[in-house]
Amino acid sequence: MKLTYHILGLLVLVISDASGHQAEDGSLPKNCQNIRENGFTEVGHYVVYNTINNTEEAIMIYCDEKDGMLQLMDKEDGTARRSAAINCKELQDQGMDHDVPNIIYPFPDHPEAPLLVLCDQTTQGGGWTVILRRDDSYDALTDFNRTFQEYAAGFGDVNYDFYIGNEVIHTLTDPSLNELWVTIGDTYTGETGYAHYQYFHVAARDDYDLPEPYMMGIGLYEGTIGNGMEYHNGQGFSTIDQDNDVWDADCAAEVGGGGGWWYRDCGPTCLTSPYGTGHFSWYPEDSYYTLSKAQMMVRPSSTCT
Ligand SMILES: *[C@@H]1O[C@H](CO)[C@@H](O)[C@H](O)[C@H]1NC(C)=O
Ligand SMILES: *[C@@H]1O[C@H](CO)[C@@H](O)[C@H](O)[C@H]1NC(C)=O
Ligand SMILES: [Ca+2]
Repeated sequence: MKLTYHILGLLVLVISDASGHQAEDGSLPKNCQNIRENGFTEVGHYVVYNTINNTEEAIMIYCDEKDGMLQLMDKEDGTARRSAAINCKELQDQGMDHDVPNIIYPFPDHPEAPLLVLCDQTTQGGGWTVILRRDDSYDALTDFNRTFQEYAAGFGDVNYDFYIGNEVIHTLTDPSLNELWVTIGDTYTGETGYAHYQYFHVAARDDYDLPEPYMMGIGLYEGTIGNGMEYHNGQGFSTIDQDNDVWDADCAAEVGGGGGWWYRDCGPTCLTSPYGTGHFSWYPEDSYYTLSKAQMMVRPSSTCT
């Protein structure tokens, strides 16, 4: 798929350099017009360079197709501008309603710090920021056997399987009431379904009022796969190197195959365990285990009930 190829090219570009979008004379693109002149005509995100205080600063912009030519979505004069969106809902409100990896600025203490995220702008009206994705059909699978610090920071690739990180999940779910949407796919039955929680919150790592880091609160379930998170409600986050579960031994190491989770004793559901094991499970009624796919995503609640 052409679009996918373009996004992959972009990700390489972000971490390496801009040679892929450079003009033949070596000049760096400054706006969507330059991007188009350089032969890139796909709608999507591009890195451009603006001269700020005599240095070229790389920033990412979104080029859309309007009147037969690419131009900036958010400004008519072709000047690149940062989107100030703190989540995928705000991106959607700004008209950036594509599911492709997007840049958000979710950290209130570091408003200039960008984060590349995956959005779902279609399910139930869209506006969802994806916080976890697993899919065993990818060629290169991400290892989810990780330390507490890695689960805090996030890991993986937004184009494949990834965990966005507990710091971001806390930041996304803290300021307002947020909802959670979970989808799973079962390896053997091929069955898929969803769980929708109108309330989902992950507390801070160090909250003096709470005994455990990243304590998770969840409620108001409806869906087709059962309430697999209920047992984990009110639990802190545990990993192979930080045991906050109530079991004598260590759930992440002994039961979860190295995946970090809001284990209790240890619990029926874990969406970070290795593929191909019965621990990668959504398990409300002994029904869904050995999953092949899972996704979790959050958005600010639109309803006050
Ligand atoms: C520009 O660079 C100078 C010297 O490095 C620095 O003192 C100044 O604060 C910079 N201005 C901005 C707006 O970044
Ligand atoms: C997880 O990784 C650690 C080392 O990083 C290793 O010792 C351990 O065996 C792994 N656990 C599983 C279940 O694979
Ligand atoms: Ca324990």
